Amino acid sequence: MAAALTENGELLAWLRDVVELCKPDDVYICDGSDSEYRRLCELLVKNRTFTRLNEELRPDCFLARSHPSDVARVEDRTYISTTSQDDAGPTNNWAEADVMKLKIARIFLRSMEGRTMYVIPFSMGPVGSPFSRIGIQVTDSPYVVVNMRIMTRMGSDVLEALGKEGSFIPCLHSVGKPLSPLQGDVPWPCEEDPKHKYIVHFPEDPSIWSYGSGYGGNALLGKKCLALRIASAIAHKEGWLAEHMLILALTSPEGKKHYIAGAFPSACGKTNLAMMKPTLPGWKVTCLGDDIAWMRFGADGRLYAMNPETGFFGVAPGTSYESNPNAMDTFTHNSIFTNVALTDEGDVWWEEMGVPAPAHAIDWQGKDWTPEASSKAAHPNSRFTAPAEQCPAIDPDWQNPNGVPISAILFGGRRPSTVPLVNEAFDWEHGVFMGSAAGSETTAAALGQAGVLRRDPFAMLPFCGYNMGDYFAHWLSMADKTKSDKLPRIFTVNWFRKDESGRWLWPGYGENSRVLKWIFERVEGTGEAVDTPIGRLPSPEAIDLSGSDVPRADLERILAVDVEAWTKEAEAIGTYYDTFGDRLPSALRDQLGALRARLEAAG
Ligand code: SAT
Ligand code: MN
Repeated sequence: MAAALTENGELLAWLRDVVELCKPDDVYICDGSDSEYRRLCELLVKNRTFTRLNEELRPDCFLARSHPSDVARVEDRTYISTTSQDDAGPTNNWAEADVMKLKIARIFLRSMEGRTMYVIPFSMGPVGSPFSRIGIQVTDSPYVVVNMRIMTRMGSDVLEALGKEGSFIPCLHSVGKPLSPLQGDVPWPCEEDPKHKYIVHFPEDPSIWSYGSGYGGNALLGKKCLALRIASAIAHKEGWLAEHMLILALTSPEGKKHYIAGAFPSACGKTNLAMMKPTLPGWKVTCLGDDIAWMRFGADGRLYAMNPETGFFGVAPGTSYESNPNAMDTFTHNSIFTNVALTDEGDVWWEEMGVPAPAHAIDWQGKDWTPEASSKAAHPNSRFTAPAEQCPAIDPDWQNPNGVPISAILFGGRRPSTVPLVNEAFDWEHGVFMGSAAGSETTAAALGQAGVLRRDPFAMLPFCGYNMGDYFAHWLSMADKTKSDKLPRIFTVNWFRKDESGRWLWPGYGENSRVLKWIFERVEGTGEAVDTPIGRLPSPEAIDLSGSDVPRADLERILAVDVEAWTKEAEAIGTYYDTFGDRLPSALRDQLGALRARLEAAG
């Protein structure tokens, strides 16, 4: 079957096994060509998965509506499956690897009957780079194929790079809806019962088995499954980092450039920050990635970051010409929209798009919608899939296989109180402490209640493929790999402070350039900072407010350290740390002790 396209023995054997297990009607090996993409889009239109958008308003764009049970990542159905539970750690769902292998194989039995099985050879990172990883995703979803074409480098080049002997990460995916011969298909086939979805990772193989969902990170297996969960476990062994981080370049009015990486949980504004249009005159942001960074030390001792993806899978609601003009100009063509609303003109719409609500639309569930409706037109986790190369702010080095040298790392999240606008770590170890203690209110990006504060260390809680305690130790060990002055500076940022009445205290978006400017100055050694019990903060004068209408009192408030609130925060961090038992590095306990002592001295 695939002999003409690959002579990789391991791949052929695996494909034979998968066909035997899943019993598809047909097998198709993707070549990654433009014509193949167009053909599959047409097929998706015919299957009613896709609606073609108005060719004049949004050329080569499509809308998909998912099944209402299949709208986000399913964290409680996501497993790290290892021999010993200790290797998955307390933050992951665990199942014993051998037991899970038997179970999942039974679940996949005959799962593709009546469907075509697509084989997607893909590379995370530039094809052929020693830092890239090849995956082969097998899927029965053509929707997944066309999304993978935007999000990854995929097709014949990858098979060529794999060659006869190369190794790959097998990624098996089924929507879990086999078709009997006389059964008609539905627009969004999936396993409708969330309890029967399985997103399973075997880091010891490594391999990935995903069953029952066609949505986002559950189904586009190059992304969270390979490039974060599996890659983080590989990186742990090999001495590098696979992180849930955006990568941006910040250029000053004088033309000096620094690269910054930033970890924020899903739906906390990574895409907006990564391609921001600064409101501060003369400053420029260019984008290298909005979700994932693979980082390793270069020969010069600096930490280099590379984005393994080629597209953006961004949250649609809230994206507007005000919040993210560059995203708006990225998905003008060649893009896929999932679970947004369809206007009568055949264009897309969502809440806070910055254009008036249409008098009538079809909502994400395919129902008539008017502005009077009590429900939202777009699902809060509705998404656009758009090629990175179409972003007007894309950085010329975004495909550089060696990556770019990182000057600063940011940790952020949605924290309505306590955590200041920006705070610089005293040193690397203190910065790792800050990352380990990061928290955020939950969002619609994962199934479950939104708006609840949870610890989300390094924004990796749902994505770390091994014991989180070992992950903290791995981060600490980076300091041994280079000289301290070569390490990136570490900062926490928080754009999400509110006052008692729920009013935002900071405008965010392009105005965040004021904070980036201070960070840039700190890296350059010119920015003013004040030592506080929690870290180094700018005095209000150190943040450039020129041309802004942010009230000075608001700025003072979000740069103040509330010792009482921080004492409670330290307590909460201590309780969280207890969950890691003896896998928690002692250096982090010491950091917490030092924070407590500084707070006590200040209070
Ligand atoms: O669905 S994804 O996991 O790709 C998006 C996200 O949650 O970050
Ligand atoms: Mn993400």
